[in-house]
Amino acid sequence: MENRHKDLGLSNEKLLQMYETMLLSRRIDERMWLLNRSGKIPFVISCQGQEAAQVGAAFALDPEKDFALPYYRDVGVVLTFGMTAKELMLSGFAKAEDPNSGGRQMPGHFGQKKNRIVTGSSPVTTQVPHAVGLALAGKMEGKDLVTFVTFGEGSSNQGDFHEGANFAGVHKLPVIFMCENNKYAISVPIEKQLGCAKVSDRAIGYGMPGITVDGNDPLEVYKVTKEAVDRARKGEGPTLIETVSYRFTAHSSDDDDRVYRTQDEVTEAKTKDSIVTFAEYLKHFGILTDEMEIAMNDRIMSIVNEATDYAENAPYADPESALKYVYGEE
Ligand SMILES: Cc1ncc(C[n+]2csc(CCOP(=O)(O)OP(=O)(O)O)c2C)c(N)n1
Ligand SMILES: [Mg+2]
Repeated sequence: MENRHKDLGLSNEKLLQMYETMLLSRRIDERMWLLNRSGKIPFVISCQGQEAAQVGAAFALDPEKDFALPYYRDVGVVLTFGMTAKELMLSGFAKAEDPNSGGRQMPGHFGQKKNRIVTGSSPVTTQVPHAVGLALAGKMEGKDLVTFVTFGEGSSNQGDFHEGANFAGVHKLPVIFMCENNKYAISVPIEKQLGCAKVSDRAIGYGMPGITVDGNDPLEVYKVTKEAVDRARKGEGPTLIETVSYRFTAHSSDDDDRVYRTQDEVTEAKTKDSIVTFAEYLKHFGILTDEMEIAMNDRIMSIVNEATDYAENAPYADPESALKYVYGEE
């Protein structure tokens, strides 16, 4: 096995933190499905299969300075930026204490001011022009900030992506556009989505570098994102990164993927599951041991259990507060 972390400047501790964040994302997501199927929470939209891309990229940013404009699957991004398992569960249960929206929005609509996670909207890709505008404001005010925006490959066909990418290219703004290509947009497979071979091919049209990487390899994603962050901080402008992985679950808890893809295809994709392959990698280099892995999983399961119990027992928002933040108040 080739050493891919040697030149990345990541300590063993950081590599383990990366893996732990990926595993926590997976375990939260798995719990959400159980809660959904037992009728306790209304909706799940999964990160499963995309944890390596999300965590690998987010680790290359500075959560003290930079802003994340995530999309609905980005559990790994928001956890890295400081959102907690408990907060994600509060959102799943739509409770008053949910920091994203006080239980008003569907899960996956992340937003948390203190952690520099910018709230998004349900129409896909609206976060892209927001990220570009925020980067422009940062540049005009002379601030050292990078905006990191993610979206699916289906969403890269929306006008918002093209307009935002062009503006960022013209004005050399510090934006990292990351397309999490999971090969489906609900039931539409990748070959029916794009006229070009790769999403990253679009970058040249907007005057920025475009890179496609293995989205199952957190180190490769970290590396290209770090380079993009360095370029952005030096005033050299935006980058488009495409991470290729696979959506392991149905589109959401309201979708039945058996009607448009084969189980064999899903099983085949799962042989590249980063939760398995990154653990193998860390073990190969003696960074993770079987004992450490068991302890890590136990620690994560107690976090997920506590978060579930807390959120399940937390109060709902007062019905009287439904119009708060909708109309101005005296
Ligand atoms: C503008 C807009 N059109 C359609 C939808 C419905 N919709 C929600 S998610 C989705 C698929 C997006 O696919 P992709 O961008 O590949 O992201 P993925 O879900 O695969 O991560 C669609 C069509 C929407 N939310 N907004
Ligand atoms: Mg997709």
